[in-house]
Amino acid sequence: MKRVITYGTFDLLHIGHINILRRAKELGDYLIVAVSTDEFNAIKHKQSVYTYKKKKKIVEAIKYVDEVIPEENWEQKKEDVKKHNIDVFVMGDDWKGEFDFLKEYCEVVYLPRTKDISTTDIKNGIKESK
Ligand code: C2G
Repeated sequence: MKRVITYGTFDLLHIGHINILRRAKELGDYLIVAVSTDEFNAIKHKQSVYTYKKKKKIVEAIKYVDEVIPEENWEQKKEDVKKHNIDVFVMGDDWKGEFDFLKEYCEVVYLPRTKDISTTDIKNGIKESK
């Protein structure tokens, strides 16, 4: 039973999120997604439109996802990998290299981002269309 984990804000869910979750699941049998809490989003200066509660429900509804846990800080990844017996850590390649310290504990995989889509574009797009 290969266990995979990935982290993110996952606000205004879009095809870029779905693509990485599908591909992360393809790397194992069980996928945990750590979704940024409202407090952590503030630390990341990435204000979410949806609350953590809503984002959790949305991400839990995705067939590739087996479990959602809160991402509360930058420091929890090493503990999470141990606590959840993670074999593979996956992130989009905009994070390439940032989490290589986890290679001591599990496989670290950076996957190419999906082009031409981001939560920011969606937010701006909604404003422009008004
Ligand atoms: N992503 C992607 N393609 C896009 C947009 C996002 O592959 N067009 C990926 C990102 O690379 C990331 C995941 O989807 O792996 C979630 O993206 P965000 O919700 O933007 O997460 P982010 O704000 O990058 O937070 O500790 C890690 C952070 O929580 C990541």
